[in-house]
Amino acid sequence: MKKSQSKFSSMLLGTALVASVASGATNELSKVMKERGLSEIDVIRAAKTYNPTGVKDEYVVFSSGGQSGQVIVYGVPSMRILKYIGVFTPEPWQGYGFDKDSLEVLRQGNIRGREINWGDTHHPALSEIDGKYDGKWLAINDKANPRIAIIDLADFETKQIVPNPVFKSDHGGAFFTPNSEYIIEASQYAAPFDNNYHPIEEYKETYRGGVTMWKFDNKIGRIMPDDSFTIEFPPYHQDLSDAGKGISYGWGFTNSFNTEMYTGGIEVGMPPNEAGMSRNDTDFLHVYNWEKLAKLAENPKNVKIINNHKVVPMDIAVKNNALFLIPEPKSPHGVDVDPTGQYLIVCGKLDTHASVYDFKKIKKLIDNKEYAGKDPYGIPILDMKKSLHGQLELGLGPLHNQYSPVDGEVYTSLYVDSQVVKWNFKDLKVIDKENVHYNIGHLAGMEGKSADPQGDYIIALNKLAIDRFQNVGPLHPQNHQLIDIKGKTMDLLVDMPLPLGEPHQAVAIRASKLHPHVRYKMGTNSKTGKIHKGKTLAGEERIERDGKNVTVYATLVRSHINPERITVNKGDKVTIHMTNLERAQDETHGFTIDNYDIHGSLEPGETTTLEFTADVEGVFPYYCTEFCSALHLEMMGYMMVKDPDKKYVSAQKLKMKTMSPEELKAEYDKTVAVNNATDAVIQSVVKFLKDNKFQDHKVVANLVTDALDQYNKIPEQKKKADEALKAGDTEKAILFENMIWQLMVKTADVGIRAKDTLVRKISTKQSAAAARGEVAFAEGGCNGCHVIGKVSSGPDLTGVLQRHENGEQWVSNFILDPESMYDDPYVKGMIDYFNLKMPNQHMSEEETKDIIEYLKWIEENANLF
Ligand code: K7E
Ligand code: CUA
Repeated sequence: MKKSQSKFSSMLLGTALVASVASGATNELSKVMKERGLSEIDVIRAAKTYNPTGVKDEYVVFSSGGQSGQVIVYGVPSMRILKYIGVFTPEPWQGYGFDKDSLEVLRQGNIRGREINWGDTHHPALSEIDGKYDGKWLAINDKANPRIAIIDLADFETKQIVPNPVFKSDHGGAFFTPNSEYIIEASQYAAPFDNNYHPIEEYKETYRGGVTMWKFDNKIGRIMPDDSFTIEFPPYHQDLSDAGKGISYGWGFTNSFNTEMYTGGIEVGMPPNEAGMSRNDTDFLHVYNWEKLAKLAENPKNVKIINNHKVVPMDIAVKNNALFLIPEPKSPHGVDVDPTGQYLIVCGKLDTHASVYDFKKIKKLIDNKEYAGKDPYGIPILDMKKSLHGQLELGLGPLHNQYSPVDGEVYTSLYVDSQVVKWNFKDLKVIDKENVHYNIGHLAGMEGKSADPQGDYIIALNKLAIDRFQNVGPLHPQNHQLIDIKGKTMDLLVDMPLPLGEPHQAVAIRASKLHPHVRYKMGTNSKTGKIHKGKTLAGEERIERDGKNVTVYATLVRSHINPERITVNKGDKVTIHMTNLERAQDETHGFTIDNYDIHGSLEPGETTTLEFTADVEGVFPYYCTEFCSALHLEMMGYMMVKDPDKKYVSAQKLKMKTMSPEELKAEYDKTVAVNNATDAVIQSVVKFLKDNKFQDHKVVANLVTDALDQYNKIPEQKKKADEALKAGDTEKAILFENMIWQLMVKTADVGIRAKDTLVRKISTKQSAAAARGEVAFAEGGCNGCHVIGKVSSGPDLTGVLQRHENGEQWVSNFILDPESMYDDPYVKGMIDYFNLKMPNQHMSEEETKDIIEYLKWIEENANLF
């Protein structure tokens, strides 16, 4: 009832909104709505998620990429994908796993010597200060091959992968503690901590679960394995975890299933795991004091070393009052600490209830040593009822929780019911339910699990999409649905198909908290953040040979790779260090060589290394893989691999026709003349920029820096051209002069962009009508003949309104009906001069009025054109 009321009232609102739009727009809008079969509520939902070009999102979401082993980055509310970050899996575009430096990161993830090239990512986590996101680091776990990876949010690249030395799978990680002191990683399927064989009959004695507390250095963004430790748990299957905050600071919480310690055996006639593992009514929530355990772990007496890693045994934890169990409804999934740290909500996926535990009550039981019993491993059990604030029936299959900024409000996913439920965990009341499609797993609020939840939206991460999208075969995309939670009731806005893997969990952060850079300091190894040993500046390019080792120091800059020829012997070990000399934003160059399965992506200022053995004879083109400029295709070279044991017969020299010295001289003169003319244009732009104080506008100043970057390379080329000419090599001189022209074109390209930007900055503000007029002027094709500030195939329109008596009327008559004025003596003169007649472009009265306003704006700013 409530739901339908709300839908009805937003529909009324929609009608009002549409009615208030100018009448012309309404007609267009109704036409589109009719054609596409959209209701008014659809249009409102679309408007809530639509970003016009250039408009950016309010939130950035980091979603696990599931079986892709990657992280997916997208914006909210637009749900536009921004990036896939290679983490546990090679990612060719970014060169991740295809250049030596990133391969070193990927190979940190080797387990027991084996190279692993995939991952099953589940839970991304953002680093925190005081329980709030600081926007610096992202951690994510791999469930299949228990590992944690660290991604730097300064460049969205993976910097570290740390395999777990004792677990054989993990699930309850990654979770940061409130000041990013540690990252929590809980095991999933109990297994022996050592790497030996242990018969399943000895499960209870030799198999173990646990939680690894990875020490994290938030300044440098790295896990410190030597300062980390694992807390041994019984062989229950530990599931999700969370870190306490506020009054529960220093504590960790991990739930579990299969406290039955059932080990299956269908093949020998036993009931399957799914029956045996869910037999009991309750499982155990593990409550542990990581702060105390971290201190204990510093003393070698308190730890066992397994696989070179510190493990705190259960009995040490128990003896020091640092480990407890509390019964929780069977086979739970999420355990989520509220923003204050006082309440933890546990969802039992096989139970219809959510259980709200009160940490104050838990702490009291612990302090009073009031135990309800002990588990088979001697861990004290706290009474469930006495720990609970209360329970509430939510629906079928509750899984995960996200908090809202409103005190007591929480959103919970219902897997079986395919719903999100909004409820109050303090009053224990359901507020609203929203259907999602289908079988929701996690849900992501905006900073919804931090100490500072923002509300605004919930994203439903659905396991099944079924009928939501175009059929693309039996493997369907995943479905992320954006839900507006700004109102009293939830409103599902839009679906986003994700075709990369099952994205278990996502975390969202305000975009304003992220400050990634746009270029690297020249010569940076992005994987270490330090200056790369292969850093090469312009002029330092070289090929060094040392026996069978060939080292190339190369540079890439629009639009050439230096060197352009690399000749090696078959069997040589080739190392190519490459530096992208660009400083301009978004000027990435890529590099690959035919046949060698290598690829580097070099962002401005980055240095990276490709390494391979030249084991195949032949000629192999290499080239830049990013379309980086108009001369991108020319950005190439050849690697030639010779067999040193083979005799090569030289091919017949072809007689090539060559130019006469006179012809060459003429071409040289022509090239120089073109360069001089181009330089004059550049100088006029430079004068304009200086006269109008471009330094006062940062955007313009940046563009000028980019332009000068190119321009400053000219003297060096000029010197080479002149030297060649002096030495009598006119051919070479022409080529260098050509190079100068290329640099001038690049300078002019950016310079003119700087000028246009500056004009916008210093000109008077355009009225709405003038802005519309500018659009009409462009779309009406007027600029095909009229260039403002210049005579081109039609007259310059600067000052046109002053040229005639009653100028505005005159010009507007001429636009609306040019034919009627062809006999006007002035118009006649123009027609003769330009040999063109002003055509009727069928502008409306409205557009013509706007164009007049635009022309007035031009007149006000005539000095700028
Ligand atoms: Cu899919 Cu967090 Cu691994 Cu729940 S998990 S759904
Ligand atoms: Cu550099 Cu294409």
